[in-house]
Amino acid sequence: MGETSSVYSMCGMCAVRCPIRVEVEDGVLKWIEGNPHVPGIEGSLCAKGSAGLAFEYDAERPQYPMIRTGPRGSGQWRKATWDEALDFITGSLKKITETYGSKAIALADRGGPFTDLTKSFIKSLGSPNYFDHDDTCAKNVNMACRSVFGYGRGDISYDFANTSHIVLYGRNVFESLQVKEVNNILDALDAGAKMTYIDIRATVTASKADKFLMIRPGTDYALNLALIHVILKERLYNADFVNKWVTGLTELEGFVAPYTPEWAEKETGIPACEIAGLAHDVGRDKPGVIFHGGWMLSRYIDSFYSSRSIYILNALMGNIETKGGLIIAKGPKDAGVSPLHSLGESIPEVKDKIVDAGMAHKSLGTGHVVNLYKAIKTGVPYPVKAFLAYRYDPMASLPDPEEQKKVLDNLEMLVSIDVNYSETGWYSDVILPEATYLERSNIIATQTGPKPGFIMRRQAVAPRYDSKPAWEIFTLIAGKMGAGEYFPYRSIEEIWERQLAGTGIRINDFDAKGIVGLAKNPLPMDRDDLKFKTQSGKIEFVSQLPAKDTFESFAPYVSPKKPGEGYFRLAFGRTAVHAHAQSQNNIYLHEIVPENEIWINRDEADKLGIKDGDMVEVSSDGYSGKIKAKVTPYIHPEAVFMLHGFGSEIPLKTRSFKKGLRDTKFAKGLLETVDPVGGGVAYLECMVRVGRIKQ
Ligand SMILES: Nc1nc2c(c(=O)[nH]1)N[C@H]1C(S)=C(S)[C@@H](COP(=O)(O)OP(=O)(O)OC[C@H]3O[C@@H](n4cnc5c(=O)[nH]c(N)nc54)[C@H](O)[C@@H]3O)O[C@H]1N2
Ligand SMILES: Nc1nc2c(c(=O)[nH]1)N[C@H]1C(S)=C(S)[C@@H](COP(=O)(O)OP(=O)(O)OC[C@H]3O[C@@H](n4cnc5c(=O)[nH]c(N)nc54)[C@H](O)[C@@H]3O)O[C@H]1N2
Ligand code: SF4
Ligand SMILES: [Mo]
Repeated sequence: MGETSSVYSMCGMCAVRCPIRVEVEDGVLKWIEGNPHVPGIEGSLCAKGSAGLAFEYDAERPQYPMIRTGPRGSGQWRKATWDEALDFITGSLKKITETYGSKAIALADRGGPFTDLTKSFIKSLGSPNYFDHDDTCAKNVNMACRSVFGYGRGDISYDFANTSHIVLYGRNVFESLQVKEVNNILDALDAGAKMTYIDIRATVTASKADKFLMIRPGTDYALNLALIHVILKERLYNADFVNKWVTGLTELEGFVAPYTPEWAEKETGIPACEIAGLAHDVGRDKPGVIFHGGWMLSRYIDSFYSSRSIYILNALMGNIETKGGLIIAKGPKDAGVSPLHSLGESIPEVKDKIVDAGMAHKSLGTGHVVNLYKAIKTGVPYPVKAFLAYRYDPMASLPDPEEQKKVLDNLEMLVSIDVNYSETGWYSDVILPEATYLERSNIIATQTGPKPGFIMRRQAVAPRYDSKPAWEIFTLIAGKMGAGEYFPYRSIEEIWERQLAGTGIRINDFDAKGIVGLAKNPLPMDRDDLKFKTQSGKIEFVSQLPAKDTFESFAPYVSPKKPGEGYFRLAFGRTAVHAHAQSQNNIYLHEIVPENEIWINRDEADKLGIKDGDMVEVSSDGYSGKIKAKVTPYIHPEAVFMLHGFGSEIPLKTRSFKKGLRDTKFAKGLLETVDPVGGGVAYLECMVRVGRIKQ
């Protein structure tokens, strides 16, 4: 037998980053499982996580730096050495800096717990232009949560283990999954918790719910206004908690007065008695009730307000820092431990303002990638000429890739740093291959939550190709740009030492479990001394922000557009076996779900003469494609649905190339269509025509 080792690390097959244990024999990966030491994980992994083995040993990924030789997107490349590729990039960045200043360089990434590296890197170049992907994900939810509690959505966790009732709005927990959350929810259901699931279609989660309510697309705000109406009118809320911690209850009461369950029935299609029934149930089950903030309400034009109404419902339950409710995340300081040092600490502050400083809603922050696109397109307020996309694929994740190409053509340098051939990579000037999550270590990350901790992703195997870890790529670029003094690192250990200085924790403390817990037990806040990060320190139903910064606290409901004859709202979502647009070419995952199909309501399909399994044509504003129809009664007649992430246009990904359709291609003209308050992209404001293909 050869030499076997066991490495604790973090999965990288999707952005959840579950803790894992990896077994390696003679340098070859043999086994990946969930980290057995982590409660809620205890060995479990999802299908994508297990398919990490296939990902690692797949040759259909970038193997060396590549420099474009033909026009953008032509697929003509030449192999380059790292030195050559980095000189090519930094040569251009220097020219751009001389002409436009360093602020003309932007970096966007997928966000998450390792962003101290990328934020510090862009700061070292003297640019304020760091962006993350959140406009396309949870931005409206995040803003809504902040508007009520002062905390972002990531600062709030859910105590599923002790809950009595979980209410989910298109939060498809059993398919769009996070392993720990799935296990905790299954345990809660076994222990007798109820689950109410609201979606425009019946998903796997619907099949496990006590009650599934099919809702008309885009009308969840109407449902919530009616729920709040009943809860206030019948005094079903937690009065002690609300009186103590909430500002603006009277105003809310006045606002929801017209929004009765009977009114909401007409909007949502959900019977008034069901709406009143849900209000009664949660009124009885409180405070251990969780209205999950989710994501799906985040993708309509009024998502800020519908998401806000979810957080208002939570507050009315009085479920904050209570068993079975919402728990405010605790960090190292709460456990009496110094936080990790930032790599950017000693880098001078950047004087220039982020490019969307004047475009974004002041109270709710800047850093909207959609605004970065606007600036690249117009040069206003100043030109942005270089875009580094690290672990980010906007051409697959933002609407309308054809429109995006026109915008990105204003750039002098577009770089993709990825482990796959991404759609953005395919259109860029240089592709830099990062070593995979199994081949590299990352900077240490902080885990906030009821029990804070530090977690490490640690290299398990040697890189198979000529790739490098992110920390090294950014260190090399900073060095070539003359910012080496701010990125002096020669090894990941040097970075870890720097991060851990003063925390009392050493690198080898991670050896035993991969995670260092900072508290033995959860660290609850005193319910009599809660702290909210709002202006008033309370839960703000009526915002107390200064008038110049504020937004309307209560927005009247506006009924969503009904699609015209033969048209449908295009909804999308995930399968448990794929992550966004990045896993469709994985040999195992491709075998399980090789392409997407379009769900269409049975009665609507009958009208159009479409039968289950027929190929149909889907079109929108000059773009059309063919896809197989799944005819079902389990989707609302106003919508059709397809899985996100298919229809790859990259021939080097031979398994997924041109399999299925790409949802983003139908989102014509939606690149600048955002929720006016939250700023999140309104993907669901997309209508498509579906028709039979005439034989
Ligand atoms: N139409 C439509 N659009 C959507 C969505 C949808 O459902 N429908 N979903 C939205 C949502 S919720 C999100 S979060 C976004 C997600 O879309 P993005 O924010 O673009 O993120 P991902 O697709 O997760 O990953 C981006 C890139 O990171 C690469 N990557 C993965 N692991 C690594 C790594 O270890 N290192 C490096 N360097 N790169 C890596 C992947 O190969 C991929 O190319 O898309 C959004 N856009
Ligand atoms: N397997 C897997 N898991 C993932 C990911 C992945 O790529 N793959 N991505 C992760 C990421 S980044 C995210 S953001 C989350 C997303 O997690 P979710 O938001 O839970 O997932 P989605 O599948 O995007 O969409 C959920 C549902 O919203 C429904 N929906 C559409 N319109 C409406 C509406 O108007 N009202 C209601 N109530 N429902 C509606 C859709 O029919 C769909 O079933 O998943 C995470 N988990
Ligand atoms: S949910 Fe699955 S793919 Fe995502 S990090 Fe966890 S195990 Fe990996
Ligand atoms: Mo997301």
